[in-house]
Amino acid sequence: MASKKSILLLFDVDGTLTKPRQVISAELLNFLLNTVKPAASIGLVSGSDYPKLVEQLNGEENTNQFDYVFCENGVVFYKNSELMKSESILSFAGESTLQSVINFALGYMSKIQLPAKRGNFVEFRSSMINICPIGRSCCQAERDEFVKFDAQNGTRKKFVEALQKEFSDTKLCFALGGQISIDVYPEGWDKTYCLQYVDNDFSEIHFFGDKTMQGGNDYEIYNDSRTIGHKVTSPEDTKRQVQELLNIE
Ligand code: M1P
Repeated sequence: MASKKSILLLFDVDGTLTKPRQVISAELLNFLLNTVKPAASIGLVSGSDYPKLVEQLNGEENTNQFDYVFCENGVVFYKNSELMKSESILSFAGESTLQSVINFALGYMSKIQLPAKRGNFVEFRSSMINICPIGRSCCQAERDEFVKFDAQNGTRKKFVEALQKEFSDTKLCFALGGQISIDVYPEGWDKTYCLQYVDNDFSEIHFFGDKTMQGGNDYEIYNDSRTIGHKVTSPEDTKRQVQELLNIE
């Protein structure tokens, strides 16, 4: 194995460092910052935007301690707490295409019956649009109920297929976000996007993520030749796998 500081560990957030959309435990945060960081560089790669990531890391003072913070799949990139780069889906795709996507999505969502519908169905971020059939303002119990419903009915899978069919002539990707949403972003703006910033600086780049199956938002980076992929099942499993990899307690 390479010398410890030439190793970079990149972590997905939801399902890998935290329960979906929840805050990281003090124990895991302490492990990452005080036990892992002296042994390897550490970075976050999330599909979420910066405000959500900060919330899940329990504040900016914690987030800033990671060597790299890649939001929105790395298309929005922070290093040592400084914003280095941010791309825009609007410049990439143009108003007309994005409006067509939003109009189609709102039309599609208006025709489906779910256990609950709340607010904030379309969230426009710098580099992606997040579409959420139940609405992002749902509470935790409603989220949990949707997760079960979606697993039984394939609601998001069918929605992704409809979007892919309708917009097959664009260079946009439609992928399952976390548990309740669909991420829309330009081709190539998946999590592998962040690797261009770290590729030449490390002899080993390890990626830890839970959504590594095809269609999941960790699939591309997990399978990329520049990373060593680790599939995890929970934050506890992530800790165990890191301990084993670095031979630390
Ligand atoms: O895990 C990353 C995803 O987190 C959220 O997903 P959801 O609310 O569906 O669980 C979203 O921010 C999504 O964009 C992101 O990919």
